[in-house]
Amino acid sequence: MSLRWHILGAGNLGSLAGAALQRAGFDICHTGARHGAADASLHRHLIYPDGRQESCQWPGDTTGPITHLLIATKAQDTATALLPVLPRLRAAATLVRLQNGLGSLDGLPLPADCRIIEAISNSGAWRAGDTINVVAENPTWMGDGGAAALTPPDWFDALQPHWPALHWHVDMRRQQWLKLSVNAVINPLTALHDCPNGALCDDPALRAHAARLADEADQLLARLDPDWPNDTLVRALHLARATAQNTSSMRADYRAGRPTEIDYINGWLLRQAAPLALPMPAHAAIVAALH
Ligand code: KPL
Repeated sequence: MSLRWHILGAGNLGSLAGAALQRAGFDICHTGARHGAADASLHRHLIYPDGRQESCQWPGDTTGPITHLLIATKAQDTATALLPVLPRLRAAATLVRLQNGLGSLDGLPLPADCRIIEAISNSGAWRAGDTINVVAENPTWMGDGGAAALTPPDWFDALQPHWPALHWHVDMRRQQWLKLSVNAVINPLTALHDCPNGALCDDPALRAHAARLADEADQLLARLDPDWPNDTLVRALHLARATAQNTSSMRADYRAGRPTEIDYINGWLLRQAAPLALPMPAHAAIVAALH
């Protein structure tokens, strides 16, 4: 029997990941749908930048044992979605956390023997109903969440050919900070100004605001990591250009009146800055504005 993956959170990236896992031959089901009956099957229609289309139909499973779980909910929804699922985890289960924000698993009673794999993706996609419009398939990194630099699990080798630009990384903390720093610039600005990512490159006022956010993030992260590259603005503008037509996940949430990931992105930076007494006025202001 093929290995079964449960997907918690089949939004943009959860659906992209689910489609790749399915292409790799794994058995997929979702657990805990946000809308409709949680055990009803879920349909996703993916449209890729080159015009390719793919349809997926994943059965719901709300009771069966779980050995491999992809957590792709928004960071702020993680505890509510994950806590009911924990009793179903089998010994030594694998949890892959594919989210933008940091800190969403902190304090949750996860089994001590589970393997937590952190995943981050720079792909851009937006959802209209069951359709996922993939604007850009950019690199995705996975690696162990703990300090140990472990080798990739067997399923990773089977998955890699089916997930464009999927890489295994031993230093996920650095990768996560690189990703978080650009999300802390692109996401709140595009939400607040209701614009696509590319506007950050084209609008001088937005670009200047982006520069202030990037500079504060660099000052903090350089205090936490002496080898920090101090290039957040360059990376943020590069990613904004690479996903120019995309609606960022925070803009989509803000527009829809849903809670955003701000507390797990810019809020995470503010929590790191507090013990250092490092002022971050641009981040504090944008967090307040989005609340
Ligand atoms: O991570 C993203 C997001 O929207 O959350 C990017 C890569 C910026 C794509 O919009």
